[in-house]
Amino acid sequence: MDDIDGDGDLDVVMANTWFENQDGKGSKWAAHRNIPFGRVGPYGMCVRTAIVDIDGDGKKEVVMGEADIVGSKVVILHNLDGKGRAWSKVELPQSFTYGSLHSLAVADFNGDGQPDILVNEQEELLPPGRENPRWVLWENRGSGIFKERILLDAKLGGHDLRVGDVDGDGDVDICSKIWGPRDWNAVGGKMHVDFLENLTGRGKKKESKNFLSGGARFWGPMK
Ligand SMILES: [Ca+2]
Ligand SMILES: [Ca+2]
Ligand SMILES: [Ca+2]
Ligand SMILES: [Ca+2]
Repeated sequence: MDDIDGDGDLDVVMANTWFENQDGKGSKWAAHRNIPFGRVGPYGMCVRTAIVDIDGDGKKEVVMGEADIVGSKVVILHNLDGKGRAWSKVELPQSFTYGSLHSLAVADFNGDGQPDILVNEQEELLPPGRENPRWVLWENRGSGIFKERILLDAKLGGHDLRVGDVDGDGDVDICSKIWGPRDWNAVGGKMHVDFLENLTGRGKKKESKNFLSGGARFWGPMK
């Protein structure tokens, strides 16, 4: 939800469509099916969305990741005229075929002032032959450059994640939970909730160099 057409009221974005709050009171809506993203998967058209100024130009972009579909992509959608009438789409780089992402967070994970983009793959809906759901962060290098980094590759999938400074040391940590466990996962097929502590804030790691590696701590399996 954000002001997509710049008229001062909140509008709603849903995958390939945004809804214009016509009277500013939420009682009259116009659907604009002009967002160039969103595929129909086994559970319908499902995306995760964050609306944020990702490139620091003072205008907000829509960051959108596919969910509930094999081969999920993540894109940055630029609201070209600031009124939601025209959009351009930039796909974030992927070095392998992703499963279903189903989670998305935008925050400055390495403390350089630029917002980064985080997702993780589900244990379900991985491409055939893969049993290694990964957590991926795109580090924002500025000028529209995003560097794909595998944060966690430990047979632990996710279905929803939240980020925040859990341990109060000034950097952004990650909490994630799964949907359904697979018997091959790292906790013997059990449910799990995972916490990744960001080590950036403690100066143990230099920023942007595997800054979360070694910081993984797991709670689980849950009873
Ligand atoms: Ca509006
Ligand atoms: Ca922007
Ligand atoms: Ca950053
Ligand atoms: Ca922290």
